[in-house]
Amino acid sequence: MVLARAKGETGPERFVLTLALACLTFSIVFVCCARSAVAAPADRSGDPVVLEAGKVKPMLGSRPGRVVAFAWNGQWRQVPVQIDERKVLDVKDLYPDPAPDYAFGPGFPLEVYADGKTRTGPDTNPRLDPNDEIVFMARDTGRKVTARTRAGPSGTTGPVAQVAVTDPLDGERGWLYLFTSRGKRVPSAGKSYVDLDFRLLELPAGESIKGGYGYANSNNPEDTSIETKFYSVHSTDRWMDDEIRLRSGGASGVDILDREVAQATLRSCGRTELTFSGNWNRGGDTDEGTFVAIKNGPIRAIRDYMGANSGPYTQRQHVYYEEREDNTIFLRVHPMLDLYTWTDFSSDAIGMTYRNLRNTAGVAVDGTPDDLVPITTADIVGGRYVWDQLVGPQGSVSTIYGVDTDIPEPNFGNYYLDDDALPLTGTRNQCNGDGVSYGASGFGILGPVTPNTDPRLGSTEIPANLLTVKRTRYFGGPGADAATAADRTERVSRPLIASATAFESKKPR
Ligand SMILES: [Ca+2]
Ligand SMILES: [Ca+2]
Ligand SMILES: [Ca+2]
Ligand SMILES: [Ca+2]
Repeated sequence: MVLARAKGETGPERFVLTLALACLTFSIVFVCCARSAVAAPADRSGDPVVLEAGKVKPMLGSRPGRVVAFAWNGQWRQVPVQIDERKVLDVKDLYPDPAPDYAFGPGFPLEVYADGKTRTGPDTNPRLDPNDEIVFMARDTGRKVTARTRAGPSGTTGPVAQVAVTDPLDGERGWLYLFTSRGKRVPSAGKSYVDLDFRLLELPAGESIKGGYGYANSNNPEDTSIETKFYSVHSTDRWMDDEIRLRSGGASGVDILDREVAQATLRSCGRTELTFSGNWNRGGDTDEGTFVAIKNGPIRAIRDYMGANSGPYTQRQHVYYEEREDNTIFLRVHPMLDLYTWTDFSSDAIGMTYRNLRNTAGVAVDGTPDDLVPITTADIVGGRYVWDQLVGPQGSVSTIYGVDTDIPEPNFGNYYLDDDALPLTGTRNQCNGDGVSYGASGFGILGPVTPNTDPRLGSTEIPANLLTVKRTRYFGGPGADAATAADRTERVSRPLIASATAFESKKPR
């Protein structure tokens, strides 16, 4: 509803004219629509707004390091914003040349987060271009600016964009204003909502990730931590996590995680998070892995990698926000049997309650097996999401699962096992970790056969299938219940919507 600055209208006379017209228009808008300038979508404070730069036309061509964000609440308040550049590459470039064994043949194009520290490299366009992402938190939005108060913040200049954020669940709106820093103001606004400390323990001194990562037939021990006010997690290799601590609402803060599990078929321990990460006796076989991107705040941290034995382009992307982690597995592998991703909790999770959308009353996490109504394909196909939750004095983890797939008649379900009597070698459910299961819960592709998802192995007649497993987990306090999980499921199903328009401000104060 505000006047866009026409291309080339940068002279002072044009600016004044445009400004006068804009003021007039804006006054009218303000008078007629003042009541629409309600508060920010505060009830979604833990949710991010991810905006493709292509939808923020005024800012295209800006230097990412100069994009700054402000909320208006009677005065300007700088709030953190993050620019994550994206690029399209040939996946073969993610491995050294000549390619290791399983990364054979031609590659395929893929859009990924750019990272100059990895083989991905920096964006081909160092300015803000359409596939780059502008990210901020819903709770940092403010009110809509009125005509009287449109002088821009000090230390900024144009171009300027007004971003309207709408919560589709209740219609609440908030506004955020993007300016261009004159140099001193930085995108983070001096804030950090998430802190990632990425360390490769066996990286030779002075070596970069790009030059020193063990891409083939190697593990890559990590000591990586992610910390926010709400939780901390710890990773020890690509597919391997060993710590979750909950920090908010009076949570005890104990480490409730034994391990994150990724497992191909329950009938064997041949392919698990250990082998995916190169931690195995490979004999005559080989394994490959690579890091796509590692990014650290202020709004989110990204830990994005590829490589799971004969699926060298199978990708797992962790995006950590202050209150939640968005985790996506992009399956790209030849036909498989059944496949699982679950969280195997530790004995420090004893005393928590496990529940899910088919078992809302919940069962005790105590190492004694429980009878549960299973979650089935019908619960999760067609864009639906399912949830599960562990809650206790330790805090809460409410996890929402969704799938993008074009597999006809897929067979999905949940995984759950609470059993402390299982010997390590007695069942294929207990491949690694402490040998027993406490509240072990997650998602299963139940097979019996999972069709080919590796684009390299597809043909015009039989293209590779798409199978992307999405998991969003909210880390909360001991007070969470089934309603909390249902609410978070609604949030994930209907993310915040943002749209941007050009915005003319007066000269900065
Ligand atoms: Ca880009
Ligand atoms: Ca760019
Ligand atoms: Ca139990
Ligand atoms: Ca275990």
